[in-house]
Amino acid sequence: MYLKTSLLVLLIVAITTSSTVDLSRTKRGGIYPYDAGFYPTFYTPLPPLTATVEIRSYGDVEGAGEIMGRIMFVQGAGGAVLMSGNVTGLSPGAHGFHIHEFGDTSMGCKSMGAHYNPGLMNHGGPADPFRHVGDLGNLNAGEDGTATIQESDHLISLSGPHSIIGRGVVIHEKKDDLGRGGDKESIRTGNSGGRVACGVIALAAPPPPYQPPMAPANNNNNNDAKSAES
Ligand SMILES: [Cu+2]
Ligand SMILES: [Zn+2]
Repeated sequence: MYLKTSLLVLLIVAITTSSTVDLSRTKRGGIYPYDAGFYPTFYTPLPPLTATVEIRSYGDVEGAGEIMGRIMFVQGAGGAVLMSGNVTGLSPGAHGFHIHEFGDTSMGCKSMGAHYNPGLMNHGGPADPFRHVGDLGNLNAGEDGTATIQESDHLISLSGPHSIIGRGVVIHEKKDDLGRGGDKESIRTGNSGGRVACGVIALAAPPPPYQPPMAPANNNNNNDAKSAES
């Protein structure tokens, strides 16, 4: 009898203890008294990452003139980086356009080092599967010397291991042959020549949230007031 009772007590204690252990495990999440595994984590969507670069000439190439510009980089949840902006003062035609490894202008654009190439690849064009991360192809300047940039790239990033933040944008004297020149220099730099302008990529404030276009304001009251005045 005594043994049976003590066994029963032991059993009850065992059950209670195990359920207590179980409960404490499910309370581990802290905020929610539920097992975290069953409930999704709620979070607010992050604003897109935004960066900006102010392009200017540093006199690396003699007679290149004054080149100026600004390019914005925006990266949303999809991962692709959208680039938009313009550069003025270029000679008409194509100019190699790259991200270089350093955001250093202490000795002009030449302090920016080589093409940003964390994967140790050969030089290529932006659409190539194997390329330097920094290979963005060419900017095409019109007769007025202005190049408008409106494109996106899948390999550069504003965070993580391919981040271009703090690195340099370099615009070259000549056209980038995208690694198809057939010589040694082509698979290194694309034969794009001197560095006519450059700038350091810096983080920028996120763009304002999208606002749907507003309906035209109702100015009837104002008109009434005006007509009453006149
Ligand atoms: Cu370059
Ligand atoms: Zn390259």
